[in-house]
Amino acid sequence: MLPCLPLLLLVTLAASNVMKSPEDLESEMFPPVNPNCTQRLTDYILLRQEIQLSKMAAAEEARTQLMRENLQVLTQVRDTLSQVSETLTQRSQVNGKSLVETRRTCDPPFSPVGDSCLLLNLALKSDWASARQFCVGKGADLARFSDAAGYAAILDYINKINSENDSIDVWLGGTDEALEGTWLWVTGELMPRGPPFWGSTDSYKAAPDGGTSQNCAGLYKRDNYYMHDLRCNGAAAPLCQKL
Ligand SMILES: [Ca+2]
Repeated sequence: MLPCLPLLLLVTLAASNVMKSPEDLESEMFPPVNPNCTQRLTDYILLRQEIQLSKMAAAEEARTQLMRENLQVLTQVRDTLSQVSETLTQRSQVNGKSLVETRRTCDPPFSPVGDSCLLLNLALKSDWASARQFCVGKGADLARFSDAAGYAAILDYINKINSENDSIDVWLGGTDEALEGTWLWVTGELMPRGPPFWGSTDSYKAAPDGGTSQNCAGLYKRDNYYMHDLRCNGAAAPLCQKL
């Protein structure tokens, strides 16, 4: 039975049979291929091709899965960037608005603060009604705010004006005089409630907690200028505001 001869062996046989007839050389150099060997080679090649195709399919599936994962990550990045862009745009618009309105002209002694003009008169300590009257006489009213940003701007202004850190409370334009527990700005709008606006007492009871004896809103110096309900006939400085 003839083996599947390697090429080197065929070359060696050819070199050693130079003097033989062409027919003999052909017979020796190109021996008939064993049918079994041919079948085994074919099976082997087909098996290798099948394995190779299987490996290629697995690699393709892995690549596809990786691309799906990459697509998910890129989608998340895109969504995040979109949100960041939207937030930055909103901030830019807010800042632009604040900038424009901060440039508004405020007649002295009022100062531009946020979206309004403010005047804190530390020299005047009065009850709430007199403080409001003082502000109205200036073409303004006691100060109010609608959100944390407005509250923060007011606190910043007060701390600048009260650089000497005098222990003086500040009147705001809010009261529950008309209906106990219902706190309204002088404009008739509901005041914000809870943190970060209202403070707490020494016993950690949340303001407002003074009942009918405390019906006027002020910024309480002893509690770092958090809002408290105070006695309306107490003494505090008016914080006037022009919108
Ligand atoms: Ca009250």
